[in-house]
Amino acid sequence: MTITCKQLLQNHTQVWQEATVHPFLEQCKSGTIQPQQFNTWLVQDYLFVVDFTRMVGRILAIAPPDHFDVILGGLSALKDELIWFKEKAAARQLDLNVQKQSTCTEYCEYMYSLATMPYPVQATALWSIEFAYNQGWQLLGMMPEPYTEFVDRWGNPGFTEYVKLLEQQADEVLNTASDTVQQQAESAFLKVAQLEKAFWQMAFNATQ
Ligand code: HMH
Repeated sequence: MTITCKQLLQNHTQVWQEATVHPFLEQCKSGTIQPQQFNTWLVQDYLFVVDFTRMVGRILAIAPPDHFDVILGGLSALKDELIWFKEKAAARQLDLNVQKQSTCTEYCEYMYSLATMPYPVQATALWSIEFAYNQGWQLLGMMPEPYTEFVDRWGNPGFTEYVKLLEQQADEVLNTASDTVQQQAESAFLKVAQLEKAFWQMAFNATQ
């Protein structure tokens, strides 16, 4: 039996639901999220994306050459995304030179730790992380201003297609992976789901 990304989602619907549907997003949708909550998410997510970019760089370094296209496309999108985050922060007069909150630190340390794992585990984690935002930001449908561009960033058809290709690449290498590696991939999926939920909660809890 080989595990697939689709099966991971089917085996853990509840956990995945909690990773992608959160009061933070529901209150963006209803327009009741407070500036300190949204701004905390924005700054901490910028810091997250910096380390996530490094993770994708490390994945490229061990990927088979026929996976380069998709991963390089992801890195190219991250180049634009980092610039975009800085613009969003500047428009809100937010300082990006701040410390990571403990939840963000934990997530970033987990991404560093993935470097010691076999490629199929890293490919599964990469898909999980991107799919979490691809779903999270679009599951609730359109959001009011100023949140429409956030929905569009992770919900647009191009990003959705990229996440599907990440799924295909993960499935392809899971297919020939040992049982142990497949179990490690499942653990990585669950860890990402837990960290995604915690990340929303961190921003939701912000009071300043
Ligand atoms: C917390 N997860 C978090 N931030 C992001 N920007 C992504 C995933 C990207 O998909």
